[in-house]
Formats: sequence, C-alpha cells, structure tokens
Amino acid sequence: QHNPHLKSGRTAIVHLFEWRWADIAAECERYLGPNGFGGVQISPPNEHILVSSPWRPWWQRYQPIGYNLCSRSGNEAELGDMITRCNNVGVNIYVDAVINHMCGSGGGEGTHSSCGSWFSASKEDFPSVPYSYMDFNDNKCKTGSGEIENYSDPYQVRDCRLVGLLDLALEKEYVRGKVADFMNKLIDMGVAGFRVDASKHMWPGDVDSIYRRLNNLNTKWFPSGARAFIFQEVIDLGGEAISAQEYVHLGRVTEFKYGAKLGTVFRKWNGEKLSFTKNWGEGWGFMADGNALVFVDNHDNQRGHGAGGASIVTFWDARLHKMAVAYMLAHPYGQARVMSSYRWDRNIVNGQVFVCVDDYRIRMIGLALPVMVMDPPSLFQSTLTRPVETDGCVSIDGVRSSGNMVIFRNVVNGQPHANWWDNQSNQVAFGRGNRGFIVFNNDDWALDVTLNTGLPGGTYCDVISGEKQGSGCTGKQVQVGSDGRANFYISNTEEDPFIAIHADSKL
Ligand code: QV4
Ligand code: CA
Repeated sequence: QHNPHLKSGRTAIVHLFEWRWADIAAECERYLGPNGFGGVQISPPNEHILVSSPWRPWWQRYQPIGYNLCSRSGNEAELGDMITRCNNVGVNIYVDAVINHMCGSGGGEGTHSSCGSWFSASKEDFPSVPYSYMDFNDNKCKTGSGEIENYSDPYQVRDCRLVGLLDLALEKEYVRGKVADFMNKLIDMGVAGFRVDASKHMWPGDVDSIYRRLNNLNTKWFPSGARAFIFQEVIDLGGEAISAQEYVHLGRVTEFKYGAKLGTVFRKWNGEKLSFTKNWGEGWGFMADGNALVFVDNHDNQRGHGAGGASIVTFWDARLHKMAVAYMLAHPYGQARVMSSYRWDRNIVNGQVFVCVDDYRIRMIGLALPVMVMDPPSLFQSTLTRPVETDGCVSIDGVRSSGNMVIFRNVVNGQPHANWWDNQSNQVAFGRGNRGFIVFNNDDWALDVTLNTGLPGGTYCDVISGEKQGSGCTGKQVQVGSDGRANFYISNTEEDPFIAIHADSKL
C-alpha cells in the first residue's frame, strides 16, 4: 500500500537511526510535531542478537532472535509510549521490519539476545517465536555454501542466506502467520507502516501473502479501513536479475538510483551537471513517482554497507549534503526521507569518555566539529541515548537548513515544479507553483541573476541563511517584484550556496 497516511500538511519522514524509544517520544513532542515532520522510521524493535565481536555493533539489530519487542532502543512499554505520544502530536511511526531472516548461522547458542531469550543458531531453534529448523530455507537453497553466491540468479537471492543470515521459509503458512502476528501487534499499537528490510531477498508472492494478513491501522489515529504503508528495501541500480518493478504493486520501493545519481550530479562526476536535472525524477529513469521512496543517503551507504556506490553524498561532504537534501525536499518527486543518526566526539573528562550524540539536524548542516569514526565506541552503544540539550555539539545552522526545508516541502505540497532556470552548468533554480522558490549555486563562480519566481510580490526571508522570526528575518532577504521577478546573488564561497523562499517566509 503506497499511502504513508501522513497527517494533513505533513510530507517528510525522518529516519532516527538507533535512537531510543524514550528519546524519540520526547523528540516528537519537542521538535518533530511542532515543526511539521510527518513520520519517523525507527530501528528494528524486535528482539535481536547481541554481537560480541565487534562489541555490540549497530548491525546486530538486523539479526532477529524473535519477535519480543525489546531491543537496544527500549522495551515494549517504552515502544508503546513512543507510538502513542508521537501519534498524539501528528507524527507517524514506521517500523523497520526484518522478516527475511533470523540471526547469522554463526550466531551460536545461548541467551545473548536483547530480551535474554534462549536460541540456537546452529540448530536453527528460536523457541520464543517458536521457529525450528523446518522453518528455514536450507532445502530450498541450491548453492553449495547455502549462501547467495550469484545475484544474477533470483532463486539464490530469495532462497539462500544473505551474508550468513538464516533464511526464513516464507512460503510456509506457519512462518507467514508468525511474521504477520509480529507486524499486527505493532499495527494494533498504532504504527502507520513498515520499511520492509531485505525485500529483494523475499519472493513478491510471499510478502504479498503476509501483507494481506495485516490488520487495518488503529482507528484511534487513522481512518477506518486504512492499510499499512509499505516501503520495501530493494537495491536496484540496474543490471541485476531482480528489479524494483517486481515489488511496486505491493507498496513503495526504495529508489536507490535517486541518491546515487544526485550524488554524481552534485559531485560533478561523469560530466554531470545540475542543469541536467531539469527533468529530475521519472525523466531520469527512476520508478513512477507514486512508487518511490527517496533519500540522499541511508544508514547502510553512510557506512559503506550495501550498494549505492561512492557517489552517495553523506554528512562527510557536509556542504554538498545540505544542498542535495534541500534539492530533494524542494523537488516534488517521491516520498522523501531524511536521515539522522549519530556522530560522536571523544570528550574525555576525568578519565571518563562522554559521547556527544548528534541528530538529523546536525547531520544535515554538516558537522562543525571533526568526526572521528562512523560509530560511537562500542562501549557506549548499549546505552546510547541522546541528550535533549546537546550544546557544544549542536550547530544552530543545522537546525535551520534541514528543518526549514521540511517546512518548505509542506508549504509547497501539491504545487507543480515550475519556473525552471539554469545556466547550462551548475546553477539552477525552480519553484513550486506560486508557493516556493529555490536557487542553487554549485559552480565555481558567483551567481547573480534575476529570475521569475512565480511568487506574489513582497519581501521574503531566505530559510537557508536564516529564518522568519516574528515580523523579522534572521537571514538574507529577497525582494520579489509585483511581476514575480527577483534578483539573486550567491557567492560560490558561501558555506551554504543556495537560497530558498516560500509563502510562509514572506515578511
Ligand atoms: C559473516 C560473513 C559472511 C558469513 C557469515 C556467517 O561476512 O560471509 O556467511 O558471517 O555467519 C553482518 C556482517 C557480516 C556477517 C553477517 C552474519 O556484516 O559480515 O556475515 O552479519 O553474521 C546489516 C549490515 C550487514 C550485517 C547485517 C546483519 O549491513 O553487514 O551483516 O545487518 O547483522 C544487500 C541487501 C540489502 C542489505 C544490504 C546491506 O540486498 O537488503 O546488502 N540491506 C538491509 C539493511 C542492512 C542489513 C540487512 C539488510 C540485513 O539495510 O542494514 O544488514 O538485515 O544489498
Ligand atoms: Ca530469503
């Protein structure tokens, strides 16, 4: 089902990677709700293995032990409290559902799991579900190693083990029922839908059967008869046996070409130019607008996992990342998702290490402070929490450019892509009907041009360099004439070489 059921006036989803439920609940009330965010993609809530080598890596959460709802992010009560509190302020919750597999075959035996449930990876025994060896694809998989060896063989990709992960027999009624029970419990608690992990590795017919078993959404927050929003993780950059098209009738699909191409454009690789994005979207060979879930980067390709390639822009390239995220949020194509996770700074006080955890707002602006490694020291990962006040870590600018572009997307929602301009190089501008206008300078020289914005005459506040506060503006001001035309000047040396104005930033 393709509709994210966003509350009226809301358009964007944020992935709060590895955040704790209690922190997300507070963030919904404190920031996401009031600032127009539509929903949160949460990390997998199910019971997962605890990996010791390396110590407690983030990816242990993609190795389920069962469907009890206790994970590194919190327990079932905290999860329920978060869902309720976020729903109550208009922010939907989407669950990352890991249903293709259980833990890795080398996961051992014991109670090293997030709720303490006993399991045996070697015997394929997971009593808390329960699943036994009969519920896995060992006989169906035809490769010698039992692993996916060749991605051009769709049988292997669906029936064999993805990096050693015990592959569930989703053709079995019993297994489908257990997976559906897990998802239905979450639906009844009030979630709005699911990111379906590793969808490429499941037969479309199997997941279809599971989706059909899902309950309607909870009528406390959603219209009666509403079906869960489904967005499926299929990495399709072309050239593989399995295509995203096999899944689009079941729900939306992650459009991985989007971030890969946008990164290539902003990096000016392969002769790409921003001016070539006049027909961005389906014109670039992406899937149909209504099927696409789009993003600049994700938790895998930020970390060198999964596909996407070197072109993906992340917070490591802060300036380009901010521009790319703004481009995505300003552009009408697809259901947009922004990414948050964490960085850490080593801060040693009296022999104790303090972790400075960041959020999507810092992510987007790019980090003023140096980033040491991708992930916090493992010691802290089991208790990762985000302080509400992160002074000393926060760049206030970061709060602005990303958050304000989410508001931009809300303000221009439903308006057509309009008033395109480019300099045949890397300076471009476009509007959204008569509601918003954005100008980018990714060239090595200044932009100085008068453009038709499509907006009513008046003075507008740029929401990138500042924002409207009361009747004033803390950033650049743009004068739009009664003919809709305005002059823009953007130096190529600015930290944020782009300007965005919209109906609600009019002074
Ligand atoms: C190791 C060996 C294997 C061996 C196995 C034996 O490398 O060769 O067979 O042991 O037990 C981790 C390790 C991996 C390890 C495996 C099993 O990285 O080395 O195998 O666990 O223990 C995340 C991480 C993976 C991680 C996995 C499970 O990215 O590295 O694997 O979690 O902890 C493809 C897929 C796509 C996938 C993408 C990463 O088509 O679906 O790769 N993306 C999603 C998630 C991703 C997650 C998974 C799928 C799996 O976005 O975060 O993988 O749920 O493109
Ligand atoms: Ca599979």
